[in-house]
Formats: sequence, C-alpha cells, structure tokens
Amino acid sequence: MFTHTIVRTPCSKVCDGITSAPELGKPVYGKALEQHAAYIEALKACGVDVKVLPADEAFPDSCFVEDVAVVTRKCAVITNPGAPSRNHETDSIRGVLLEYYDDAVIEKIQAPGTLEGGDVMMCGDTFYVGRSARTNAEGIRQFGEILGKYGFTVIEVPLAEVLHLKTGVNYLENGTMLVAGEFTDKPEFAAYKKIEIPVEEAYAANCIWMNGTVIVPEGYPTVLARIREAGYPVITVDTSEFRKIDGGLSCLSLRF
Ligand code: CIR
Repeated sequence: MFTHTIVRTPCSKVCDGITSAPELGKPVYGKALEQHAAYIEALKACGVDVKVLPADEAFPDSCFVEDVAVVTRKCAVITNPGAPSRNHETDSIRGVLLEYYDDAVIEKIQAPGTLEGGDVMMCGDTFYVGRSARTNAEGIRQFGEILGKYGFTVIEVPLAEVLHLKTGVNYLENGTMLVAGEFTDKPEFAAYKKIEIPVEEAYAANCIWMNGTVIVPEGYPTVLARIREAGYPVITVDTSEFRKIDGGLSCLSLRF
C-alpha cells in the first residue's frame, strides 16, 4: 500500500518539454494545470497524502518528478537523469526526501552513471530497470549495488522502442502487468500474468496502481475495459497535455 505521493506543479515552460512527437503540438499551459489538479484529486481519492512541490521554471520537464528519484520502503535513490536539460532537476529533491527518509538511507546515482525513475518498475522486492537512452549500464550497476544493500533484487531489461521502461509496461500488483508492444513477450516478464494493450492505445500502458485502484488515462476505451474486466476499480484522468511531451500518469508522481 502507498501512503505518500510527491508531485510538482507544471511550470510555464512545460510547453518546451522534450518531445518525440512534435506533431501533437505543444502543451497548453492552462490545460496542463487543470489536468494536474485533477491528477492530484485522483491520487487523494486513493487514500494517499499528496505533497505538492512548487513549479520550477528552470526546468520545462520538472513536473515529471518520477524521474528524479526512486522511492522504496527502505531507502530513496536520487537519480542522475540522462537528459542533459533535466540533469539538475535532482538538485532540490534531497531536501524534500529528508521529510520522509533518514539522511543515511538517501542514496545517489553518480556520473558517469545515468538513471531516470521512469526506467524503474517496482514489483514487490524486485526492481526491473530499463536500459534506455536515459539510463546506462553504469547507472544500473550502481542502482543494483545500492538496492542490494537493502535486500532488493535489480533486473536489467533492454529497451528498443520506447523512452522509458514504464512507457510500455506497468505493474498492477497481483502478479499482473499491463503490457504494450515489445513488452508483450519479454523473457524477463514470462512469469507474470499480462493485460495486453492494442497498438493504437499503446500510450495507455502507462497506468498506475494506487492501493487497489488503477488510474487510467482518459480516452483509451479498450485498455479501460480490459483493466475493469481484470477486476480493478478505475479512475480516469485526462493527460492529453502531458502526452504531447512524452509524459504520462506514472511520470507525474513519486509513490511510496
Ligand atoms: C522527457 O522526455 O524527459 C519528458 N518530456 C517526459 C518524461 C516522462 N517521464 C517518465 O516517463 N517517467
């Protein structure tokens, strides 16, 4: 169960966030703020406390707070984002994490290692880490060494098609993964039940499990129906503005 979440209000530069899909247009700031507010309400409806960090105008992508830290029940790991424009987003996160963790269990990925939280998927005590354009072998090595001290297992998953691991696969607890594209038959996930996503709804692979409920992006009817059929209560949140800059539901929070 999760008790805490941390989010960061989108800054006005969110329109200049990194994107692989410029054809979708730029986020509309007012709409992004409205969608972010609805996201916070959805988290609260799942019974968690939501800490809202102020907008950080220095970093267009800073609302994607998931990427700057990995939070576990025993420790927190400040990452070292591989995207140069995002690298210093981590500078302000230690002070926030100190409200929840002892200094001694706040760890850090060091250069030349890179790692972004969007590449880390927690499945119980096992953490799958995508080796991506943002997360390198040295980052995964350091992450494995750190989490090993706390009794966790780290397994690397090579990525070919997507930005982050959780762009295409998310864990819905109960031994079940929501999978799109290349993750449908990854050998690393052979032991899990799968809810498969049709290619035209691939964006909706990025759902989050929140204390039994699944938060699903609005506008993906097949995914919504399949998650309901699997027995989960659902809440939908419109993320259209974040999608324009490759962001989704998981990217917008730290959950622990
Ligand atoms: C980026 O390219 O870094 C942002 N525009 C999107 C980050 C999405 N974060 C995530 O998947 N955890």
